[in-house]
Amino acid sequence: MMRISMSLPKKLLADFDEVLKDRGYQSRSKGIRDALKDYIVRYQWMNEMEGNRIGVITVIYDHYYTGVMESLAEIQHDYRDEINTSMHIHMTSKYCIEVIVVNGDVNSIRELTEKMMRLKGVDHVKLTSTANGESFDPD
Ligand code: NI
Repeated sequence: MMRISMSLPKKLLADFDEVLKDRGYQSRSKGIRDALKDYIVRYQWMNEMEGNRIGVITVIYDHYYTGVMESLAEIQHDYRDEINTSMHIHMTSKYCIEVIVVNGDVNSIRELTEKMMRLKGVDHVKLTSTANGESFDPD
């Protein structure tokens, strides 16, 4: 561990402390460490998406839309090597959420995400991922 001191605008620190309180953090240092890691992961996500990634794709769709469930199933079968598991939640009488856990080459994962994104009847698709394998270092 290294010790650093830093200056922050009062409002920023107050807002940050509020978030930590809401999330039940006991320690501001832990909160700052987690925020920094999150910042780095986002940076890597934006700039270094290559190789093997592990992640989650969230899909929200209207299950009444003709053919959308079949198309989603067909696409996911095509990418079964990249899909570890999925979960279906009946969100409202109209909308479903599918949470798909993916692990594999980022180009395939991106393709899978974009194919589902393009479907009519699909309202929202979000991919979050992080490096897997040897480049993952939680400390
Ligand atoms: Ni459903």
